[in-house]
Amino acid sequence: MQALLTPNEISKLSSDGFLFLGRLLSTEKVDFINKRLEELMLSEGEQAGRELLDSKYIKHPKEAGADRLADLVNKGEVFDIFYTDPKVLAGVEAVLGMNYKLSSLNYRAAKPGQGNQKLHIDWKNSYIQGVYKVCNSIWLLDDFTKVNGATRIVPGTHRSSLLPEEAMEDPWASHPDEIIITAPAGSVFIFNSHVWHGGTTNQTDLSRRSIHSYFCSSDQPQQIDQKRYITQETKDRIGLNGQKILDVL
Ligand SMILES: O=C(O)CCC(=O)C(=O)O
Repeated sequence: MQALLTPNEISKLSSDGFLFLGRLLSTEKVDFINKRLEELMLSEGEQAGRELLDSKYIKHPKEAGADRLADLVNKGEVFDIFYTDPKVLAGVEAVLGMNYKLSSLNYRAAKPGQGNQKLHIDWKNSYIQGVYKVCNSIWLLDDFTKVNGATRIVPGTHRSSLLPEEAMEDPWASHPDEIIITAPAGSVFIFNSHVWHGGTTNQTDLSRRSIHSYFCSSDQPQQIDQKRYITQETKDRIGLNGQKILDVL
């Protein structure tokens, strides 16, 4: 699987903790996905993201500064690609090894004027030595720019033995070594979720949309219990390979 990434790309992912995978979605596809997400936001209303509220593994499922939708796995074929794309899976394998599964597939849109997050890691906010448990990919559904709430990452920090709050007076503040991910809509970047990262403030008057396709190693609980939510329709559609990635076989 890792042959889909060059040795140089794997080495970059390993040393920096993140990697651009390029533009994996066409403009037409991005438009189609955004329309479906809009429909879901309308139809779910106040209930949007409710599956996250049910999860005992998420401490703060509601984020005032962002719109969220959860369990996209069961909300249309259009979302299948987010957890089956071979390049993404090659990146996940490079971080987590062969034994991994999808943890959750969620939508996050930083609202105008909001969306800033403190620098954090995605694993119980505690440091582990070298054996990584979680890996995320962010699919850009709008161009990410320096001002519209794009993700920031502090390269290499997955290899440090410190958490952001141990090393910084204020993890909400910007870090001197942070980089802001800027790329066109349809692009994907993957990151070791033990690298320090977070959303930034969206200083525009339009939402900054993205989908997070988040993976964990097989020995970890999923953020969304996929067995609980999986529908027969999804199972039939995604076949055995998809079911294996979701761990619902
Ligand atoms: O959407 C982003 O830019 C990052 C989101 C993130 O890190 C999170 O929600 O934990």
